Amino acid sequence: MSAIVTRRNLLIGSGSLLLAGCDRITAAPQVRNVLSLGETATRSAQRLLVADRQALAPEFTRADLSPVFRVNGSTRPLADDYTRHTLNGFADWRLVVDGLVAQPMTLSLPALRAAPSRTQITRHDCVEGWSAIGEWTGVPLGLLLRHAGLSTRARYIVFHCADTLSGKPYYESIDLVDAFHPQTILAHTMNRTPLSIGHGAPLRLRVERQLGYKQAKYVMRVQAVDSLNGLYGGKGGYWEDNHDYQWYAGI
Ligand SMILES: Nc1nc2c(c(=O)[nH]1)N[C@H]1C(S)=C(S)[C@@H](COP(=O)(O)O)O[C@H]1N2
Ligand SMILES: [Mo]
Repeated sequence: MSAIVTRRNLLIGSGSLLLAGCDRITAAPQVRNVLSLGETATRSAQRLLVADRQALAPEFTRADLSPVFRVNGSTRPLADDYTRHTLNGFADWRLVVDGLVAQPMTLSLPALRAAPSRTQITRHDCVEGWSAIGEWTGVPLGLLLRHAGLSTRARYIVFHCADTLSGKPYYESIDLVDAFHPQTILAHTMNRTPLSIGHGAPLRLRVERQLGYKQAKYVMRVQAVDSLNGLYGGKGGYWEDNHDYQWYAGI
């Protein structure tokens, strides 16, 4: 529990709290002022508030791994397609990479596993007030995007997921600074075992400089776009569209 308190103090102390989407943080009056300021800010203004976007999130050692890493949000997508994939070990599953790229791609799970990978032990911070340290292995997103020939017109990367929450499709998006951050990976492995269904099998995003809700599970499609308008609710993510969470959830 002390880690949670520390995290919350840190968020408040660092001035980056207006980027978080936590009701409990929002409750403090001095925080509400900052939050309403944040509401009128554009997405790029939100991003400017974080000084060094390139800095690495802290990494830990295997001794720090949480004995239990909670499963949160969706625990198993209900779509028929997804169920079919689980029944044959994702053998026919393909990741789609498309949108503003010269070379749209479909990638099998073995292809993703065979690709160059990065392993990182990081802390996941959920706005609901819990944290956990896990080890993630996956393909650097920047590598995939370079491979696909990302267009100079692309400004955001959108992650389309297999699940819905309250009947609404889960999706998330990040800008290109985060997309090419070295710790931004599409993880197929957690704690040295294939990603479980609860944690987002077969592939999830780890974007380590942001809060838990940006870490999209069950990623089916990666789409490069020049604008978030017109996609789902237009605010760039499930929580952003439906629960007024900030699009930029930097930590
Ligand atoms: N597709 C999808 N991704 C998701 C969610 C979800 O419900 N569906 N929940 C988010 C939230 S709020 C958190 S805290 C983390 C939880 O990841 P975990 O289940 O591996 O702990 O996933 C995030 N990504
Ligand atoms: Mo979360």
